[in-house]
Amino acid sequence: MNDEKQLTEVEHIKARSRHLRGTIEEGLQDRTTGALPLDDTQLTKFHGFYQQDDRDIRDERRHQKLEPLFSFMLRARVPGGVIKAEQWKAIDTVARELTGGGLRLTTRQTFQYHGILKHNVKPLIQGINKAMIDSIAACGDVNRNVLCNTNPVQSALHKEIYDDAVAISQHLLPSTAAYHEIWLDKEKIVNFEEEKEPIYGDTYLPRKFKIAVAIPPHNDVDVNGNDLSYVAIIEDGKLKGYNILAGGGMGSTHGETDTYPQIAKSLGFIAKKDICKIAEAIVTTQRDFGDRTNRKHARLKYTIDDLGTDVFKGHVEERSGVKFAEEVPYEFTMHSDRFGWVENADGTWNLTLFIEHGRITDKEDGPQMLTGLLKIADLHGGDFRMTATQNLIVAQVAKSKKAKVEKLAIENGLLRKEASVLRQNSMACVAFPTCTLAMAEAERYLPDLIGKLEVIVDKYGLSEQPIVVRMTGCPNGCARPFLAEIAFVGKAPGKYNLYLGGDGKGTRLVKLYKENIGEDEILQTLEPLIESYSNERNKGEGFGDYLVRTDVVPAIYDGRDFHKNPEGFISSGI
Ligand code: SRM
Ligand code: SF4
Repeated sequence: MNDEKQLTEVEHIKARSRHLRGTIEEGLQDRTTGALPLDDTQLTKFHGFYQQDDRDIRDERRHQKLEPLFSFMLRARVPGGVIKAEQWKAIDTVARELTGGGLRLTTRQTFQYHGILKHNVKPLIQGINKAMIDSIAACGDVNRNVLCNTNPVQSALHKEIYDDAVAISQHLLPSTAAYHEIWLDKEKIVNFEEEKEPIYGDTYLPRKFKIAVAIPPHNDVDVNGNDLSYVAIIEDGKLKGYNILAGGGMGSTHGETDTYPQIAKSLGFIAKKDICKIAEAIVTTQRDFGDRTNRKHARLKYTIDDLGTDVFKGHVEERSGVKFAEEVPYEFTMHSDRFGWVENADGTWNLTLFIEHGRITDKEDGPQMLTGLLKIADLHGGDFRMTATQNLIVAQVAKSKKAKVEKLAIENGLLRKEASVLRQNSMACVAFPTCTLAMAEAERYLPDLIGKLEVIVDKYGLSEQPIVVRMTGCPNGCARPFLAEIAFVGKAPGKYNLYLGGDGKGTRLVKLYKENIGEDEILQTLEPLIESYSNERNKGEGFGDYLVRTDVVPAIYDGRDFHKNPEGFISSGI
């Protein structure tokens, strides 16, 4: 399918990298620059880290004729987001000693460090490795961190499903020894030609690949934002198997209508024993059929849309030897985390903390969140679970320790009882100053905007109504905005596209309502819609559903309709 002459540069870099080794080691030794050679910055992603520079001071540095202030962001691989208290302590030590400070929980149940200087990358990887945490395949054109519903050990059944998520992650790890050689000083392979990558091949996948495991009715992992999802089917208290969804994804480019977010398509039901066979068959089908000539068209969603779902499914069945059965009916009703205390089946308790946009720091003149969590880790001995909405669960707390954990959480700004329902349902990507692709602020701005929206929802008696609000600094969709009820997607500093109409369960896409608007227009646009929602909504009807029912926006269930209105539909927005 791919014309050799038209392959993207990244394909050539991968091909000549000797299974992701490139010249990373040599680049690390070069003390004349804080950066790595350009080709290697593509390869380091497969090892879990990105080269960045501080965009707040980029212009100033240019004026001073200095190279940008380069540093690195490292993302860990933590399938299902489960971290033991002892591991948390190691993560904390590394954050304090080797990074710009603090942690950032991500939308994929893991954490990132920012501001790592080049000479600190290796000690950092060794530091987390001591706590049995790695960053292999956390980024790059491979399968990344596998998501799993966040209460995995609440019952034996949840534990079984979590174990499946870990098994899938393990099965799809690249085989190359590059990570161990470069970062952990393991013996170098003498004859590289003999090293095999049985699943990925020498050039890995055409693009990143993402997997989630969900347990209905909870869609906290946003199955439709993933290339491959397993929806657990439970009957009579037993795991029967999984429905398989494929081809979901968020990324798009402003103004390029052949790029779009997409809802995953159902392939059918499989037995539990076939989970890894199916994962491998889908990954290798994407490896062989995905577009390697255009990275904007290289995700699985385009491969499936181009081949047709039935043809794609046929390839998967042939490669896996597994025949999909009819999809088993299921329903999602929840999209967000359950905050506060929840009792587990074994009598222990989980405390879900709202961590606004996942940022955990010790502020000079504010909450000591990092230190607070360290104290909780010291005290409780259970584990922590990172959620796919950037929050954190202190899990399996003994009843006798509940009061102390809660006190520490309150004292350190981790349990914010004043945080409104609207705020708790909001999510923003990192954007400025570290993200190289940001066009507008997200994490640093959404908290303020939420404050202004809170005034409006309070005015119309909606302060208890969960409305899913998400903001990203560009249309790559890192906070999965296209599955929200209200989405702001950055276009330029201070300007956002406003999208509306998701269903609050993550099963319908939003639709563009206003383009390139600033804060005043955002508030002026949303207030009358919120007012009429307050007056005219049906019992139990969500904001997005109301907007679709009253024809403010059309219902979008297929990304190929994302850029157009159905025939005869006239938007009151643009
Ligand atoms: Fe993302 C690129 C941050 C989840 C779609 N994402 C980036 C980079 C690495 C920018 C870059 O390439 O230079 C961002 C680093 C910012 C920084 O300074 O930390 C970045 N993405 C994030 C995180 C940290 C956002 C957050 O606020 O939590 C999330 C880390 C997840 C993780 O732990 O693995 C994150 N990114 C997502 C998601 C959501 C998800 O996976 O559930 C998506 C949409 C789903 C999808 O993949 O379709 C997402 N990120 C992208 C894309 C667009 C991909 C595409 O198909 O077009 C890019 C750009 C790219 O790959 O070229 C991107
Ligand atoms: Fe950066 Fe865009 Fe992702 Fe936000 S959505 S983190 S701005 S790539």
